[in-house]
Amino acid sequence: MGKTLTEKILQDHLAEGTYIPGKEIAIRIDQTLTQDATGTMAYLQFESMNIPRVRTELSASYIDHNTVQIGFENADDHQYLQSIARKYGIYFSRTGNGICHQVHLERFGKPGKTLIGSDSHTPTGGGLGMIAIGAGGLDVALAMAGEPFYLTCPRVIRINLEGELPPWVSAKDIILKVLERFTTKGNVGAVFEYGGSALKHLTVPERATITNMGAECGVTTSLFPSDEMTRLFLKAQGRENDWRPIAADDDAVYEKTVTINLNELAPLTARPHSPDQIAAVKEMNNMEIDQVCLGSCTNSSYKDLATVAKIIAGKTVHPRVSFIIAPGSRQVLENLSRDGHLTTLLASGARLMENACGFCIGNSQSPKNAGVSLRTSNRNFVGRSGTRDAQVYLVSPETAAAAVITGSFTDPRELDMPYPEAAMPSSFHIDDGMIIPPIAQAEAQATPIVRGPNIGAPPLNNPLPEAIKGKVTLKVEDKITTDHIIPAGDKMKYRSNIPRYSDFVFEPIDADFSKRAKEMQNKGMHNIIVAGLSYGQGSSREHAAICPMYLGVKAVIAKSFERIHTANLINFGILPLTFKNEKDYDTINQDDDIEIGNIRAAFANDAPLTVHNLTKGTSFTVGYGLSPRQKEMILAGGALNRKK
Ligand code: MIC
Ligand code: SF4
Repeated sequence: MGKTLTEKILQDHLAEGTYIPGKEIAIRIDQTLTQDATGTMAYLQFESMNIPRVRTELSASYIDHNTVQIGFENADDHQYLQSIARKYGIYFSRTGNGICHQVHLERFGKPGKTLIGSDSHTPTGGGLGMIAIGAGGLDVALAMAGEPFYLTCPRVIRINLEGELPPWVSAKDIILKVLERFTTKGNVGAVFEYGGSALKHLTVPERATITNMGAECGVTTSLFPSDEMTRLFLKAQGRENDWRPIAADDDAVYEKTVTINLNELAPLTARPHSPDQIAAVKEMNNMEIDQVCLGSCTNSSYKDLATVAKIIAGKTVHPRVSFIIAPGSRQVLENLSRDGHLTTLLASGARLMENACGFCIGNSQSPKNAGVSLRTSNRNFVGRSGTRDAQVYLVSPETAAAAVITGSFTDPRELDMPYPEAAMPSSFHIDDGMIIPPIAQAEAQATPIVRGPNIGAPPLNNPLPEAIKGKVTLKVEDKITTDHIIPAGDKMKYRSNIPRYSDFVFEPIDADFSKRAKEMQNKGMHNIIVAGLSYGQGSSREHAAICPMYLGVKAVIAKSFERIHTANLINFGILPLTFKNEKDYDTINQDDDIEIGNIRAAFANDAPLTVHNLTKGTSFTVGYGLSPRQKEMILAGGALNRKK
């Protein structure tokens, strides 16, 4: 029986376990990446492991999220990260060099390698034929220390792309179609592997748009084979030597195969407030819009911006619209500038932002109240833009460009012009001047680590008590994202200050949560969260586990969990429990008194746990599906305790 590409790369890196879908395996990690908003905590954890230098083939640290720098905190974090990179042998991509995923694709990603990153969009690297997985910062720290990365051996779903994209329809529309088909729920433990006759037309940046937003489906990762297109991209990056062809066997067996005929695709959008609320752009009935944001790690490649420049050339941004552009990297910006596209964009009235996450993470360019914003990014969760009642629609660069001109939602095929597709250059102008490479270990070791006052030690948890006794401090519904659990935007500057950041836990849902949780803690009681399906979607931020841990949350009982968040909960000693019978969700309310006892005995026998609802006088069972390693971690109060 032939092998999938996923199996080939994973088998090649297998460190523990057997390749059986659904079972826990561990893999060797070749490369890691971090960004500043998750990186500070990851490196604080790495420091506590007392390893003299990273043990990966390549580790890179990027500054791209907190670049607005209101107050001293972010700049302090950046300086800390720079000193860490120098001391431990890590490539340091300086502020202004671009978004981690775009830069990593351009300069470091390699077919056939493994990469984990402390950011949920790390699967962008799958566009180059590598297994690239998003993880919590602690897992990335462990990988830098040479430890393997644990994951559930995935089930592999094949997505065949056939035909060719019609004019005005692009890679974003493909992934929106995939999201319509698979939604943001129920894909945990799967990998999307792409194939089909259309691949010969899809460049690496287009493939990366698709693998990037696979994160929204909740899959472990998405990947494309490494083929002639991959070679051309690496050649254009001056890295042809990094190319090697790698593909699935022709007779590989998949859990399921889905085919998308690109000829039949039309421009699509994801409506508020979830990336799977898909509609045709035509159905939006030319609704008036207020803002267009072009950028983010999904759609900020040279081709994306050059295409938009060609569409709006000679026209002026519609008076109703504020048009924001944020190139994905300094390389993209410089190449746009050399080729004249930047001038075209600016002449039309585009507002140029830094090559960084910027608007995507809600720390700038919030729309007006109840404003309609069209964005080429990947997430449109409530409030993520920084404006609670904004209506954010996710679109392709082509649909974004059409709206810039007309001031309304417009199917770009209705523009009175031929499709001016911009090609990917056969060779990019390359300048790595803003990447500081590692230096020799002897010199590196003498580097003093710079720590500003905002940087605190990562908090540790206590070992799990024999019984969890407390209250349901919060009951929430389906599809709670990590943006709900711990918001980013202007609060993100407290990422290195857990006591302060913890004041904002669940703030978008219930601003009193933190206060109530602390009151329970002061009474020596535990906090328990009850949730619906797909708890912990979205960002990989481990703060969605660390801050609740800091507030004394001991368990989350949900109908189902998302992958990265589950790993983060376990890493920080919070018990993720699933209802054996989903109907029990309806019997339990906020403020109910709860007791979950005999945890160690149940763990020893792999038996379900019983939740006693003391308020209602009822009880029900919950499962946990933890591996022996994960049970140890939970009992020890988290991965750092276990390692110590
Ligand atoms: C995001 O897109 O939500 C982020 C901000 O990049 C996060 C990481 C973070 O919260 O720092 C992610 O996707 O993991
Ligand atoms: Fe940055 Fe947005 Fe990409 Fe997250 S999704 S890495 S915030 S650009």
